[in-house]
Amino acid sequence: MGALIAGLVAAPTAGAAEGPEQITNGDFSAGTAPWWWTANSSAAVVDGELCADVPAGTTNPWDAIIGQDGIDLLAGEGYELSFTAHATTPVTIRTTVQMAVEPWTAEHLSTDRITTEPQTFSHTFTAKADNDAAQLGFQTGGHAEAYTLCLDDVSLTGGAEPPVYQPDTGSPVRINQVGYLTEGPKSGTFVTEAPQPLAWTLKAPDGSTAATGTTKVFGEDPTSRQHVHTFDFSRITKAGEGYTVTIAGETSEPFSIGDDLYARLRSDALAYFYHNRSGIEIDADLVGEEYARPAGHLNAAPNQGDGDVPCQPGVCDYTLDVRGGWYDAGDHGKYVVNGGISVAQVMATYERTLTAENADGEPLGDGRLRVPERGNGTPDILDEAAWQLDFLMKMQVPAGEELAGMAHHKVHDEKWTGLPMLPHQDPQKRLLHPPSTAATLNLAAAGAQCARLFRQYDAAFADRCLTAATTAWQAALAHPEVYANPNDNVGGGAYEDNDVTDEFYWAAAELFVTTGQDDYRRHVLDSPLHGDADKVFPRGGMWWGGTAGLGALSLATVENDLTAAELATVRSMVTSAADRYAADAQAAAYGVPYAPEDNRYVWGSNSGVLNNMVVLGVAHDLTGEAKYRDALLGGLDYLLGRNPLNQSYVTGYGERDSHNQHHRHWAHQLNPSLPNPAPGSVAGGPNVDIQDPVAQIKLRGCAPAMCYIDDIESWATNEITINWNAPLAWVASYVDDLGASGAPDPDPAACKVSYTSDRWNGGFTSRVTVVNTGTEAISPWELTWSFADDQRITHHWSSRITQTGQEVTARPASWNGTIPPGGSVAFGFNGTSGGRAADPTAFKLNGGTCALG
Ligand code: 9MR
Repeated sequence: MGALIAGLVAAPTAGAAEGPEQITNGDFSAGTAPWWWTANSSAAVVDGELCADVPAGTTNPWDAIIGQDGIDLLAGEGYELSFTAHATTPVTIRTTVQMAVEPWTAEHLSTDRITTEPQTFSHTFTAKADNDAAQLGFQTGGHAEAYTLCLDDVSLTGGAEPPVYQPDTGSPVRINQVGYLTEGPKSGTFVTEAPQPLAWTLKAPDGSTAATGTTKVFGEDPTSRQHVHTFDFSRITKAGEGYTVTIAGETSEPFSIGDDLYARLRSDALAYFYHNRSGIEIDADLVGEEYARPAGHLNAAPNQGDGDVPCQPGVCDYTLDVRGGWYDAGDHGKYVVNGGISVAQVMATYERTLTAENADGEPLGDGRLRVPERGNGTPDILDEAAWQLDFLMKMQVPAGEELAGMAHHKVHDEKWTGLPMLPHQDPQKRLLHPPSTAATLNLAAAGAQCARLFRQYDAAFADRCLTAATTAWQAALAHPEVYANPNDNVGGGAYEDNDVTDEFYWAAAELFVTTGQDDYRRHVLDSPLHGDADKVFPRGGMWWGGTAGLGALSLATVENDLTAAELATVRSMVTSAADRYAADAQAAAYGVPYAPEDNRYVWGSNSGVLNNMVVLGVAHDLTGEAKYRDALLGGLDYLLGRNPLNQSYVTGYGERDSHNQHHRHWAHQLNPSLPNPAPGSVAGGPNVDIQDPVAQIKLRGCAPAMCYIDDIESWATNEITINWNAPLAWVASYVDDLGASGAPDPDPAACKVSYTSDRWNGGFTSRVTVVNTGTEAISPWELTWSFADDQRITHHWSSRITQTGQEVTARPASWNGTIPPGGSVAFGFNGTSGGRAADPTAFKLNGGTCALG
């Protein structure tokens, strides 16, 4: 039945009805924010309305209130207030638009008789005073009996358009605020209306001019709607901290040039997973006091716990022990769809170190990461993955039940909880949601990858993974179209996915790589996705709902039984997608390898950037082509500050980092005694759909790459999740491996350097021998190093030596230009030094690292 119209409409006020809307989220379609209510009334969105349980026995109307703040009123302007309401018993409430602070002067006050039938109320008033922070309040107290009041379609029109939010974007000179690899590409973007190229100056850490050049006029950037220039200083390869770029009197944030800028990011990005483990105490010895916390969702009150979780009514009649795993994001949900892709990418970070020539497994190994299992003989990164894999397997429907072998889509709270809330404080009931084909295939794929990676460390676990995976695969074949309900989004996200062709491809690929069995291979080859690079690697990136690319990357990199021709098909999907991402990066004002159709930066756009970087990294591993590496590094620059907001999206990295991401217990912004997100947490990033009320208030009309705000309540632009941090870990690992050279090193064993010195007061003599330990002649050769101290070479023999600052290059004399396999060249020099003249320990021969020994 439709709502009745009630309330008196006063004499019409000019323009009121047509004026701009001043209420945010008045239809509650975006949840409850920014609405608030007094602590004695709990409120939630029920069937699209906001319903509050008002307690019995309060004295004054204002003893219980539902309200919204921050309303902009202009003196002399007419306003129309309207809303629909009903209650479980007829009650009279007071509706006010007033000052939000003493003396609470009201611009509008009405008493509204609410009945059990929905009625629409409408009031007009003219504001007497300017107030840019007025309050709309429904004062519901003063009643002997308890009742429930439901509100909908709350609207206040009139006045002026709400002010346009102007983000503080700092300097218009945009660079990677962490820094650039010594030998890698180095470019930035300058926001300016200037139609002509401008001079740029790179200032060295000591303030001296390190380089100059001119910008290139790019023109209008569609992602920011700004006119911009770009600039490039790739040729500068002198390491240092505190460089800046100045253009037209504007100076960038400081940044480094160096070899070892991303080791900490690799470890921090992975620590994210330990921090967000469910069912285990987070240990201060591993993460520091600030981040330590009790275990969440074990069966200790007020938690109802994950030890014995029933299904939603009517879904099943068993309970499951689903303790463990990782919390998905800012919420305490644990989802198999999304949990699967996340653990797969953590495993892929490790697996790359087994397959890519220049990847180093050591920093991911036993005793290297923040996990409590360190020292158990298994690489730490696999220990972290095991925590989640164990949970995924617990979500499988037990044998003997109707959908045996399928995986429950998710487990989470019955209702949404508020922020802040530590996991062990969550009082909500936990429920299992129906199994889905997508979840089942996530389990099949991740389980298959688990089986091959854990084999050598824990054969029993590998067996358990493989059994879970093959059982899941069979169950998915038997139930290929069981989809999650898109409206099942109370207390947790829906993660609905009505196309599982990609999950079938991914799972078949992983099972084939692990087992070599022909039926999996047939599924891969018969899939409509096989060979379709555009579908397997969409322009906007792989994501939790589009996982085929994960399977393709495994097939392309991990040894398997595809024929050479079949493998070529897979690899060409990877390289043609990477070509497209590289071209997108080339064409982008901010160098980012992400160009979704119509510039639709979506929810979690930063993970689209990261996943395209993963594909570029694999293409680079496969081919060695620098353009892929450069485009990947362009993505890193974008994420760390070279972007329209001058924002580093990774907590703890860069001068202007995101640190108020939406998270229930890293909620410093709401409660100063809680920490900010741990370093290495990547924000979801710009999202043109701005589904949350904070974004809707502040970001109205935003340009695509600027639809972001570092506010804890902006869950649509500023959440953090396992599936976004997983590709960050992959990328950080790749970039750290890339290290000094900015390019893969030639075989590091192909040469050795010995370096000895005799020192005396004020001077030294050094002798250098370079041995070719490889099987091919090196000709010509060029050895470079840098002095740590103030050495100056004054005289040299048996090679031509040049020195610029601390950088030294030695080239052959006329007779020793070739070093045969097993042969060597020796040369020496004298120099002066006022200090300790420490011998250099790092050398490069023809650009590749040469071991000292
Ligand atoms: O990452 C998800 C994004 O692709 C969806 O558009 C969005 C709305 O359904 O949900 C995102 O996932 C959220 C999930 O539903 C609940 N936990 C937090 C996730 C990240 O915001």
